[in-house]
Amino acid sequence: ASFFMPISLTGKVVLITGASSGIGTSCAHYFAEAGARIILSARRKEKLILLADELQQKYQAKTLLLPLDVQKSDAINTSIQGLPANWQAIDVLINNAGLSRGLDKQYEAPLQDWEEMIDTNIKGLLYMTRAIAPGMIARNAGHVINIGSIAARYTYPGGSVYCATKAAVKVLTEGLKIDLLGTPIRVTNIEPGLVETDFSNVRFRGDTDRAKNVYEGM
Ligand code: NDP
Ligand code: 8X3
Repeated sequence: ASFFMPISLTGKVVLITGASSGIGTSCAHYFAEAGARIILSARRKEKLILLADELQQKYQAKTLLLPLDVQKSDAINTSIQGLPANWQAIDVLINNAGLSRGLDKQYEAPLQDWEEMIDTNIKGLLYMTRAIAPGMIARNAGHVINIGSIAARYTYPGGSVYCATKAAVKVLTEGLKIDLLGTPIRVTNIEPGLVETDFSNVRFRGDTDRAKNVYEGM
């Protein structure tokens, strides 16, 4: 894909969480095409290895694999501190890792689904930002891009906790922006609408027919 790129991303370091699938994988392609160096992060290392190969072949992109679970703050801190010296100066953080679980009513949903969505979409995003933003401030450069959702604005049946996590992403983005006023660090909330990815497969735990149905007629 070709696209308008007003600033040069050549050699910039971009860290993408949830790079192993969907929107994160697409972001990796765009940034690779633009000449950025990309830190590919997610839990499934085997997917990251395949993506790194593809980006190398298509765009001669330089990538670094950072397998991690964003729910684990200690592992995040160790991983970020342990980055090789020439990968430490992260210019762009894309907080994309996220998921939904189920479409149950608030008074019926399994608690575990809530824990997973809140721990990933809210706490995971916070942990990543907390680990990486201080370096941006010290270097006087950087951009944090959060992947929120239209679900932050429109609550749908059975979606209340997922929607609440994305409403939290909106508020956390605004809060970070306020906290960074006076610095050159930029903060952005992207709010996509329906995108056909693995999202609904994950939500319905592999019920592919039900997942496919979500995008029927779109
Ligand atoms: P996918 O299921 O295709 O991708 C989700 C990604 O998140 C995977 O790479 C997964 O990697 C990663 N991820 C999930 N949990 C964790 C974790 N604990 N630690 C690290 N990585 C994790 O879905 P999408 O691409 O659609 O979703 C990406 C983002 O976009 C999410 O935040 C989602 O809420 C948001 N969004 C999606 C929309 C849609 O319609 N699809 C619309 C609006 C927003 P792995 O399993 O390997 O860890
Ligand atoms: C994902 C979009 O509407 O399926 O955030 O929740 S939706």
